[in-house]
This record gives sequence, structure tokens and C-alpha cells, in this order.
Amino acid sequence: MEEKLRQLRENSLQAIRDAGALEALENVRVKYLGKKGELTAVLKQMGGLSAEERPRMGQMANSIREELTEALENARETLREKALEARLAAERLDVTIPGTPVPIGRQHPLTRVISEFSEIAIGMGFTIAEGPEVELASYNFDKLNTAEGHPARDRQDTFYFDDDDQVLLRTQTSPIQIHVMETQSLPIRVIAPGRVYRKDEVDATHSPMFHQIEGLVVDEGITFADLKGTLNDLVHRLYGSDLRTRFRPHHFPFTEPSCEMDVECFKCHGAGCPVCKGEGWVELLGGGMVHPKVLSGCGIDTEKYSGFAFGFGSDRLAMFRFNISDLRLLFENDVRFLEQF
Ligand code: 2NM
Repeated sequence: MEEKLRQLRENSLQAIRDAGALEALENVRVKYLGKKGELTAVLKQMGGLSAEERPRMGQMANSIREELTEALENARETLREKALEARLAAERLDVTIPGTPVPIGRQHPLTRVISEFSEIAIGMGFTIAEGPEVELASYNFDKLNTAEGHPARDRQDTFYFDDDDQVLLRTQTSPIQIHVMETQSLPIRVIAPGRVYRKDEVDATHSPMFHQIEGLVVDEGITFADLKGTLNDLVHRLYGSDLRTRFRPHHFPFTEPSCEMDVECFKCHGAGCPVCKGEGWVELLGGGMVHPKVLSGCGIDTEKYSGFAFGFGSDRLAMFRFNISDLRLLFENDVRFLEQF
């Protein structure tokens, strides 16, 4: 029996050393230490031993069981470590390999101008308002004091959807301000950027779709001084505080009085150059005190409230800002052009 046990120990330790994987190791355990394993089989024969032999063999069998258990555990640990090492080696990333370059896009120059202006206006307490590009003639014209028969309503100039000229593509962003006055509570401080549409032939300065930003302030005691102060401040923040501005009288149906604002040419500072066509000044925007008819048409009490509004073409502003000579370049979306900004 002693010889059998010795053999069993030799064989099982060898089998443990030979096991190359965890499953093989488990098979070895079952074969030698399992309930129906070889060690149990040997122990079952203990009954036939003498009284002196039995405890000695019992002790030997127990120490072999302990030795095998420990050897199995060590082998398991070694195999687990090996498996982990193999996995880590297989999954290793070389973080020094240069990445695949991803082309990074950029904002369109027009988007840049619109967001720059919006940021400045937001800093001054304005909020951004939007509205539909398909409008009712009443919002695009009537409520803006532009009556039936006004030349601006001509079929030659406006994209109408119907035969009785009730639905159209907005020709200005002012209908946004009408919606704001009809729905928001006073005081109002909004800017309204967006696309507008006119039946213009395409050339270097005209396109049937272009962009406007308009602003509107309505509160108690608003005067022309607020208009001048706000617009001067806006222009100085946009172009630099050293530029002079000037206001000239003008006419719009929706404002009274109305004006246009010029800014000293940012290229030649008034000397005269191709940008300002020798004038020394560049026309920047139109504005005025909102006509009382427009205010009362939106249900605003003109005894208590007054307001100013202004508007400009953002495409024109982008062309000045980035020295772009042809409006069409802004809409062709040629990447070689857009990459420059
Ligand atoms: C301009 C010039 C002057 C204007 C007026 C209004 C409203 F809705 F309050 F009547 N919105 N925008 C306005 C006034 C727009 O653009 C050159």
C-alpha cells in the first residue's frame, strides 16, 4: 500500500506539472482527489491493513492529499497568471502609433459673423428670437405699416405662394419682431437673425436668398438717444472702439423717424479706398423709432411705451469682416474658399 501511495503521489504531481490549462488541471484533481478518484480507492483498501500499519498509511494518505491540494492550487494560480499575461500581450495597444488624422471643420464665415454679433447682443441683455421663413403677407407687410399697393409688395420682388398674395417667403426678418411684440410681455429686447428672400438677379452683391439680423427694443421712455447709444456700442464692440459713426436721415415704412448708420471705413479710416469706394464711410445698417402704428397694431400702448429697431444684412457684414469681394462665394460652399477663414 505504501508503494501504491508513493506511485499515486509521483503520478499525480507529474500530471499537475503536465497540465497546460485550467480544465486539464481540474481533470487531474477529479482523477486523483475526487470522490471516485484514485486516492479514495486506495483508502478504501485500508480495512485490510494491520492495526500498526493503518494509522501510518492514514497519515501518509492525508499528507499526500494536502500536498496535492496545495500543488493544484499553485498550478492553478500559475496558469491564471499565464492566461492573463497572454491576454495582456494579445490586447496591447501601441499608444505611440500616430493616429489617423480627422479633418476638422470650421464655422462658415457667415455663421461666425452671426454668432459674434449675437454674443455681443446677448451680453447687452438681448435675447435671440426666431420665426418662420414662410410668412403671411399681414406679418411681412401690413403689420409693418406697408400697405397694399406699396412697391415693396410687388410680385416682381416677392416670392408669393398663392394667387391672392397672402402667403410668401419673408422679405425681411421684421415679421419675427411682430410675433415677439404680439406674444411676449414688455419690456422687449430681442435680436432676430434669419434668412430672407427677394426676387433679385444673382450678381456679386445680390442673391435671391440672403441673411438679415434685426434688433428691437420696446420699453417705457425709449428715445432716439437709446438707439444711437446702443448702435454705437454694438458697432464699437464689433469693429473696435476707435471707429467713428454717423447717422443720416432715411425712410422706412415701419419706423419714424428713420435713419441709416455709417461707420468710418475700417480699411482706410476715412481717407477713401476701394472698400468704401472713396467715400471714407461704409453704410452699415438702417433703423429708427418703431412707428406708433406698428406698436399699436401689436396691442402696445403707445402713450406709455416707445421703441427702436434696426436691421442689417449679415452677408454684407461678413463680406466686410473677411474682405470677401463676391457674395456668391458665401453660398457656393467651395471648401477651398471656406478653408481660408
Ligand atoms: C430695418 C430698419 C429699420 C425694423 C422695424 C421692426 C419692427 F418690427 F419693430 F417694426 N423690425 N425691424 C427695422 C427698422 C428694420 O432694417 C433695415
